[in-house]
Amino acid sequence: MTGISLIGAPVDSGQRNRGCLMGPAAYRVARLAESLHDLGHQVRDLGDLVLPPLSGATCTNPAVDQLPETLGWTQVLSDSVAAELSAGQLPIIMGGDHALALGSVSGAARHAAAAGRPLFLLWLDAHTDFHTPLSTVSGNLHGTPVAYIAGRQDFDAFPPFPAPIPGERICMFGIRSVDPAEHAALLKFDIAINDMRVLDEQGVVAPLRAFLDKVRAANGMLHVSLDVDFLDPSIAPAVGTTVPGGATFREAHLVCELLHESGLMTSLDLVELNPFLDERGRTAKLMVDLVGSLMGRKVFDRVTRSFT
Ligand code: Z70
Ligand code: MN
Ligand code: MN
Ligand code: MN
Repeated sequence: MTGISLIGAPVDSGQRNRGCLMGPAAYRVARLAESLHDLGHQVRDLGDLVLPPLSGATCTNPAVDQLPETLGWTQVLSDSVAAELSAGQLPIIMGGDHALALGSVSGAARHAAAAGRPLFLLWLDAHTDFHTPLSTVSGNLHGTPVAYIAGRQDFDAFPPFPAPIPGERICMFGIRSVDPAEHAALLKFDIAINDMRVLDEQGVVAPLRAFLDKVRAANGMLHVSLDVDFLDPSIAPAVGTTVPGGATFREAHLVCELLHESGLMTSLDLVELNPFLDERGRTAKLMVDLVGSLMGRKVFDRVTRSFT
């Protein structure tokens, strides 16, 4: 039994396709809390976070969109996630677009630093989200969180990231869209980038095991950030930026089951669900299904499978 805190984060400031703000409502309609309760967990739904009064922050890159809104969300998310972790809860952030990870991971990093444990990051996404506010071409800040988390410069309007995560503690899966400026910057970091080519050749098990072994050996905390576009758009259409060739239903469930068996995940983002683009709720339902696998649902419980 795990104490789970559901945090609604109707963040819609990280990109220009409106609709991610309906994500928390869709997760509630798809019965996320009830499904976790049925798995034996103690679930608290904290309701939706509220955007604080906006600053007048600006950026020298004129493309950057909705900076004050994203700064506000970063602050409230960081505080909320740090508070839940300190209370011994497993926070699940119901987004909201991926800009929310600027705050959620910052809260997890604050908590991990105070607890004297290293924080690791598993990024399940089609995109590397490694732009800075100065390098982004689209100006969509949902393309920036990993750069902030890894301690890249040029986040002048943002609070300094509490304890930047070294590249060796960051692992990405599902990558199949990288902009040139991200690519150039990533070459200077030792991040494990498991793109679709790696998954096709090796499957998910070996690369995931290699990463989880490092987390375990370091007694680390592990934040998992699950972007809907990690999944193939044929099974998860409710996302603004569809990229073909994503993770299958079976690959995604396997990742979630292995994560559960590891017992290492300490916080989780569910991001980029845009219910306005969904087909009869199928993407929201699939995400709830995946969280079930992450939190212990098994097809057949009598067989003991050992992952490590
Ligand atoms: C592109 C950009 C992105 C998510 C799209 C895309 C970024 N690299 N991230 N969807 N989750 O606009 O910077
Ligand atoms: Mn993303
Ligand atoms: Mn993405
Ligand atoms: Mn997107």
